[in-house]
Amino acid sequence: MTSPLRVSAAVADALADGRPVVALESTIISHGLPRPRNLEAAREFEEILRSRGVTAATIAVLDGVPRIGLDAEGVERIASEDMAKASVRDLPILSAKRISGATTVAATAYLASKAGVRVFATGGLGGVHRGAGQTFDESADLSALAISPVAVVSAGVKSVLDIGATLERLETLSVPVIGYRTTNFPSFWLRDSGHTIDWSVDSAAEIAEVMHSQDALGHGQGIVVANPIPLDQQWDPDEHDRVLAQAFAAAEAAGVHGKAVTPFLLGFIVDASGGKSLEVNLDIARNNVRLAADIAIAWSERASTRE
Ligand code: PSU
Ligand code: MN
Repeated sequence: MTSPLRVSAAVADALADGRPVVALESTIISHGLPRPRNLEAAREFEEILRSRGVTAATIAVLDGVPRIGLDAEGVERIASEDMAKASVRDLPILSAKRISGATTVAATAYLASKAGVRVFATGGLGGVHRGAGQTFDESADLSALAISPVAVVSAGVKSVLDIGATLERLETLSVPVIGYRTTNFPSFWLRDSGHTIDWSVDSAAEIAEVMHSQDALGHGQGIVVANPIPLDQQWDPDEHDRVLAQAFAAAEAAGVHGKAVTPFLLGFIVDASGGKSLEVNLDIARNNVRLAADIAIAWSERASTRE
């Protein structure tokens, strides 16, 4: 059987040569950022990688085919078409129906690992929703990381989620959580969620070392690399708290539930903050793409010097 994935020539060549590659998700572009800033952002994230000599592997399902690495037209499609939000469980359905979908962290991590891409940059991870004790609403991002050996760089999870419960689930799923130069787990727009984590590293090379040890131990999980936004770029904490309270009230009033909750809250927060949260969001993503580039470079250098 031929592979159902289509890996772009640029990504395939880089992987074959042992050059650095970073995966990027498409749900953040299709559903997480407003148009037309989303297209600029998608191009900019790829450009940050390219300027560092790292190959971008933006991942999406186009007409049923999971793509690892998009051309310029593919990037335009994820930014402008109304696509399904695709998690891992949606992949076989999109394939059979030959329809397109923007991949979540879960689906992106899963597809990246299948293609041999080991480093992935995103903004924030999905996690356990508030009230999950009743609704059971927990993002498949967590369970996908339990089966996808990819280091995912994020600024933690948004404070719209239950951060403590999210960290507990990652522990249960045996997914390592490592702070980049911190043991405070970030809450996306803010540097510190109030939750601490056990481990931190000081360099990208150290993360590559953990990835190597993980492989040597036969541990097939992903790694959550928590990369807090620099203090001078974080959102004003008072404004953050005020806007979040409004967003929860609005979601409740609108009766939003299931996988529509995250996009609803994120859209509301962008509007209610007058665009401020969006600027912080973009700074976070850029920052994560840069660290992911450094990790991918360290990973490829490590492989070339030790093999
Ligand atoms: N968190 C963000 N921005 C995002 C998302 C999460 O700060 O755009 C997106 C990611 O694609 C993530 C998905 O994988 O939402 C999680 O959605 P759900 O909770 O429905 O699994
Ligand atoms: Mn959900």
